[in-house]
Amino acid sequence: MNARITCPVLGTKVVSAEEAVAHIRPGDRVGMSGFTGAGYPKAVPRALADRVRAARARGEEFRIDLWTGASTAPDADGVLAEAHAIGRRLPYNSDPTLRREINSGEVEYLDVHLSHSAQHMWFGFYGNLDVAVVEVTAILPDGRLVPSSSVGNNKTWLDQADKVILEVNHWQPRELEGFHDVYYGTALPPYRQPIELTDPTQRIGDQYLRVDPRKVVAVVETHSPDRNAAFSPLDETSIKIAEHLVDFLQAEVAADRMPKELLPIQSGVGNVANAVLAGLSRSTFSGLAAFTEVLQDGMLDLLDDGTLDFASATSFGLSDAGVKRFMDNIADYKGKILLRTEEISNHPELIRRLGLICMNGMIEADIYGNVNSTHVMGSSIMNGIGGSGDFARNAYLNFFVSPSTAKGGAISAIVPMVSHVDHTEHDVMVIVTEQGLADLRGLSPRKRARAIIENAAHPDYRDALRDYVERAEAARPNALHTPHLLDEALSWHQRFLETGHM
Ligand code: 0RQ
Repeated sequence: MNARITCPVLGTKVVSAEEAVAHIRPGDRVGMSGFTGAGYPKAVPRALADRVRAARARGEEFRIDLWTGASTAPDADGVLAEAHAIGRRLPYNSDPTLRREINSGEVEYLDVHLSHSAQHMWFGFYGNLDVAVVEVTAILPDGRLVPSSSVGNNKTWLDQADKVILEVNHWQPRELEGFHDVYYGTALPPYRQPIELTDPTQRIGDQYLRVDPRKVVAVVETHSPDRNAAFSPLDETSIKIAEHLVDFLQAEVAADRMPKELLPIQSGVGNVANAVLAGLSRSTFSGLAAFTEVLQDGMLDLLDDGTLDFASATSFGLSDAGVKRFMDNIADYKGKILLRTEEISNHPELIRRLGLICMNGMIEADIYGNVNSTHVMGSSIMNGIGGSGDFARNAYLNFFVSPSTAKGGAISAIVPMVSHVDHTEHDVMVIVTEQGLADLRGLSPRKRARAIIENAAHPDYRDALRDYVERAEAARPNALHTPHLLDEALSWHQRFLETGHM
C-alpha cells in the first residue's frame, strides 16, 4: 500500500487531477487550502483551469467562487486567474495575475479579515460550500489527515463542503506529523465557550484534520514544492526601520511596560516585516515567543539563534533556502513550532489575552494615524488586509512599518489623508519608517500630526505636510480637533495620477 495513503477506504479513491476536477461544476463555491504560498493544492487548480478553457472554447461559461486561507501561488490562483476561471474570491491574495483581474473588474474580491473568513462561512454569510480541495501530507489508516505546510481554513472547508478532493503531496516532509494543533472546540453563538489558550506554546486541539470519508470524491497524488518566494536582501532602509523598532522595544522594557522577554510577537508579510525580524535577531533579546500567522525565514533565524523559543503560526512562508534549512533540521524544530487554524492564530480573544506585539507593513499612513494597508491611489488593490486588522485592533502594542517613500521618492508614504482606510487612528499606535518612529499613544490628533511629520515623514515632504496642517488649522478655527482642507486632502494622490509625482 502507498506509504502516504494507508486508509483502505480513501486509498480506493485515488484518481488523476483531470478526473478529480469533473466533480467541480460551473458556479460552484470551492474552498481551497493554501496560505502565503504554502500548502495549496498543486494539481487540481491547473487541471481545473484546463477544463475551464475547454468549456469556454465550446462557448460555455465556467467560473467558480474561490475561497482560500490566504494567498496561494502562480500554480493555484495564477493559473485559475489566467484561465478567467474565478468569479469571486476571498480572503487574501498576492498573485499578480489575479490582482490584475480584480483591478480590471473581472473578479469580485471580498477583502475580509482572516479571522472572519471561517466564522462567516459557519454563519452562512457566503452560502453553501460545494467543494473543498485540500492538500495534506498523508492519510492515516483511520482516515485522519496529516496537514501540510499550512492549516489556514482547512478545517472549516473540510467540515462545510458537500464534496472533498484531497491532494496528498509527497514533497511535503512526512515528519510534519506532530507540527499541528487543530482546534475543534469552535461552537456558534450563543453557545460559544472561552478558548482555553493562555500561552503561545499550548496545545488545545488535535494533530490531525478530520474528514467524513463519504464526502471524499477523489484523492490526487502530487510531488510539487510550495511557492517558496525569495525575500529581498536587507537594504539600508529596512535595516534602519528595524533598528528604530528594536530601540523602542528596549525602551519599553526599561520603562517597565513589558517583560524583558517581551510579549509574544506577531510579524506580517513582506520584505520589511522580514527585515524587522532580522533586526530582532541582531538585538540582545532572548527567550521570545511568537504568536503569529506566517513563519518566514526571519522567524527561523530567530529560532536558530535562540532569540525565539517558540513560534505558533498557521502557515510557513519560507524561501527555498528556508525550506531546505527547515527540512534538514526538522527534528530539532519539532516542539518549537505549532501550526494552528487561522481562526485561532488570528483570534481577537487570544490576541488580546496574550497581549501581542504586532508589526505589519503598510502602503501609507496619514498625518493623524489612519493606515492604508491595501490600496494604491485609493482604488487599486495590492494584496488585501489579511490578518493585519485582526492583530492591530487587538494588540497590546502595534507597529505599522514602511519606507517613508515609494517609487524612487515619487510617492510619500505619509500623506495628508489616506486614500483608503484599513486601520483607523483609533487602532494605530506606532508608525515606523527609516526616518524614525512616531509613538502616537496618548496623543490627540493635532499632536499626532506633529509626531508623524517630524519623525516618520521623508524630509523632502515635511515642509509640504507642515504647510498643510498649518493652513488647515487656520482655515476653520472652530474645527480644530482633526483639521483638514477637504479640497486638498487627497490632492497629493491626484497629483501623482496626473504627473507621476506627489
Ligand atoms: O511595489 O513591488 O511594484 O515595487 O508596494 O512594498 O515596500 O516592498 O513592502 O513587501 O513589506 O509590502 C503593505 C503591501 C507592504 C504588505 C504591504 C508598493 C511598493 C512595492 C510592496 P513593487 P514594499 P512590503 C499578516 C499581515 C497587508 C496585509 C498584512 C501587505 C509594493 O505588508 O500586503 O499586513 N500588507 N498582513 O512600491 C504606491 C505607496 C506604496 C506603494 C508601497 N504608498 N503607494 N505603492 N508601495 N508603498 C499576514 C497576512 O495577512 C497573510
